[in-house]
Amino acid sequence: MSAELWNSAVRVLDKNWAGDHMVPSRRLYPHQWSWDAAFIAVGLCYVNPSRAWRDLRSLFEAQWPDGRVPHIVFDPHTAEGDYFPGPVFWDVPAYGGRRPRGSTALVQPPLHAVAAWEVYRRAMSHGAAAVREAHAALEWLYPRLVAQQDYLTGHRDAGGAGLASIVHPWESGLDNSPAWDAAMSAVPADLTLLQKYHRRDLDVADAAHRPTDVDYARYLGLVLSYRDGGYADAHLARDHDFVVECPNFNAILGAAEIALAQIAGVLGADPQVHRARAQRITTAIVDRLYDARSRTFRVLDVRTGAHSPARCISGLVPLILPDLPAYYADDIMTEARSARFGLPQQTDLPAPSYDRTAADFDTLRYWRGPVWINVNWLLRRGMLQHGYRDEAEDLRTAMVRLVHRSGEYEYFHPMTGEGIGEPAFSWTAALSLDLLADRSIPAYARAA
Ligand code: 2M8
Repeated sequence: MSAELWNSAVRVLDKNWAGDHMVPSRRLYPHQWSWDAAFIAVGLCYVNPSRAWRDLRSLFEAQWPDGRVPHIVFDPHTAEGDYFPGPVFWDVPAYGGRRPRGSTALVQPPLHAVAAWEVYRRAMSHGAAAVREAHAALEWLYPRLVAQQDYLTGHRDAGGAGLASIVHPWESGLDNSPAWDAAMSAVPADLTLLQKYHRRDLDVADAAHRPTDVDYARYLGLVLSYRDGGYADAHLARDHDFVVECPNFNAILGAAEIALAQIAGVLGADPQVHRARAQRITTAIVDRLYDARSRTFRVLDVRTGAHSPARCISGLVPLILPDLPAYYADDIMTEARSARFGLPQQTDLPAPSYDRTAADFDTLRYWRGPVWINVNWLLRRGMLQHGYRDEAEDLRTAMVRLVHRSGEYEYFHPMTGEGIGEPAFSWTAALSLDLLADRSIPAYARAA
């Protein structure tokens, strides 16, 4: 089973390589996506470390002067009509010597420092030239990764407590998760936008799997209002309609500082500053995103100060923080094992993206129920960090079994395991390689 899955995952990554970057999938996502590149690098490095570095480099070459790393870098060879909203809709001006309309203006979870560290620590098994390549790549990336963190904890600290706010559900990576429903209900839905603009996702994917028109109208409206303000971040909490702090996004922000501490150590820079930042982020996540009544981590609406009522997989991801006190790690594991996320008797599947017991649990609509490999990969990493080795191994085998049985799909039906969304999806393929290869307890488990 391992060799078969390994070979087919490698074939997916070969097919999706576009010369200097990887596309998430050929049909639905024909450009480069930010956090996809990080997940992809984690697995691609086993078979082609040079491509893993090239992919990360292509992404960071599109970094804005203010430090933001765009959530999509547009491929100039892809036609405008092949993805919506494309370059013309975003209308990003030229910056840093790059052509205009080269990217979006949103961000995604900053997993790239974690990915860079993973690719670096695997370089050893590829020989001396790969180690030299990895060292040079870290030197190039390090200041850019730091600038990314500074942007997120500076410009995006709309809540004033040292966490990053996201200004659009697309920034979360968990696009139409029920975690946003409460905050999104206050965002105007101008349905005439859908007469003006054509939703290309519905040409290539089943409407029952994709966000509703009302949600999509809100997505477009949020981009247009951010665009009208020149994509500036001043006064977000006052002027922007959607400003939230997400436990998944901020846990990755904290994990990035731990990875930066490791990278700084290799480069002779100061790791301590990153460890201190990681600690501050963990403390702020606990202070602001932990709901003591339900003993879960929730999304915080910065504008209203309210926690989202939805229990989503994003609330489990703070487990990746090594400094998270055991009390909270235990609570996350209780939630993970519960009927909401746990492996129910009738299935042997990884955790769904949303509470299985919720009335609006949706087995098909993406991020509102289906199983995703990337967030389960994060959850497993967290289990290893905090010593839940048996559960981590069960989750690893559940993921490998699922992808082997159903194929490298974008996501999976949470009851049957059937593959849904895009086939030949890059991060599912890449993370399968990592899950097949890496059974170790990560060396980064505790910041020294
Ligand atoms: C999905 O998001 C894009 C918009 O960015 C879309 O729905 O068109 C999400 O699953 C996101 O996490 C992912 O990065 C992207 C590409 O795989 O697709």
